[in-house]
Parts: sequence; structure tokens; C-alpha cells
Amino acid sequence: MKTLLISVLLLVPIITFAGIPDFSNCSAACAYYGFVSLFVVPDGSGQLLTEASIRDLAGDGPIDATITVTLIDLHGYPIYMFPEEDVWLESSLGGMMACAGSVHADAPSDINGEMTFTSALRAGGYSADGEQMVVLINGMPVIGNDLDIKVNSPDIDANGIVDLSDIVLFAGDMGSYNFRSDFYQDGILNLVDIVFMAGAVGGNCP
Ligand SMILES: [Ca+2]
Ligand SMILES: [Ca+2]
Repeated sequence: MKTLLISVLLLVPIITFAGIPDFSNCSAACAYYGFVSLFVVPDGSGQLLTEASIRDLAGDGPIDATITVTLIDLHGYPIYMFPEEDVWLESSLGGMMACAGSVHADAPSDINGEMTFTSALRAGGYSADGEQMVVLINGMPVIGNDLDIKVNSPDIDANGIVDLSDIVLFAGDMGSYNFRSDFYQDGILNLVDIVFMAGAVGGNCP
């Protein structure tokens, strides 16, 4: 009986802490090392993270910017089957406005505690200069792993739908340069960006 009791007591911490992320050990990494741009639309019709762009290097081919998150628990073990909806992305200064509950990991974590982001992000808004992407686990940022991914969207005013108000802002940017309207991210605003804008009108959050 005494042995059983000791065994049970020893198991308690494991049961208590298993599956709880240890933020000092969790990490997030982008498959591409360097700055990338991502075109996002509230209806999810934007670029996949596996097909991101490098600003000013259009034509260089799509860039795989898959984000991989590794979840480790308080005992140092990988966390298996952590829910995908509890791990999501935000931009560091709030420039990207994600559709509610939409910008989360692809699937629950695997046996190595890993989960990925590869899909197009359902979002609007745009990143400011120097703004990065941050992974949050249950609302807590994975510190020290900011990702050099900037987004722009035809939903420029970030209200969840691409409509006339966005077209007005877009038209105001033409003739000069503004990253927020450079949807085909080549460092210039021209007809190609207009085509992207036109194709996205009406796209809204689910
Ligand atoms: Ca809008
Ligand atoms: Ca462009």
C-alpha cells in the first residue's frame, strides 16, 4: 500500500504538467531565413505560406516560408496532440488583422511536438516597417522567435472585407510607393497590383 501511495504521488507532477507548454523550451522557426512578404485576403485566397515572396525579387520563384512550432512540456517532453486552434499567429504591432479564430496551425502537434503553418492566412491589414510575425500558444507569445514575415492585403483598412473603402485607399497609393498596396511584391505599384486588387473585391472573413 505504501509503495503504491509513493508511486501515485510520484506520478502526480507528471499528470499535472504533461501537455503544458514550457515557454522557455518552445520554439518557432521559418523555413526561409530572411525577410519575406505574404499577400493575405480575408477569404483565404491569398498566398500560401509555402509560396511567399521576397520583396523586390519578384520572379525569383515562390519562397517556402512554412512556420514550424515545437512544443515542449515542463518535463522536457514533446507535447503530442496539442490543439491547432490554440496556436496562432499575430503581427508584432497589430498591423495584420486576422479573421476571428482563423489564423491557427494546420493540425494538432505530432509525436515530436511539432506543428506547422502552411496555409494562406485569412486576414487583412498590413505590416508596418520592422513589424514581424509572432506565434502565440494559448495567447502567450513564443519569445525570441519573431519571424521576419510581413503581410499586406486588399483589405487595407482591416475591417474584414475588401470593398470600396479599400479601393479608395489603394487608388491613393498609386503613383508613388506604399508597401500596403504592393500586392505583387516587386517594389513598384502598377497594373499587376491592380489585377490583384480587382480579383479580391468582395473577399470577406468567414
Ligand atoms: Ca476593408
Ligand atoms: Ca507590385
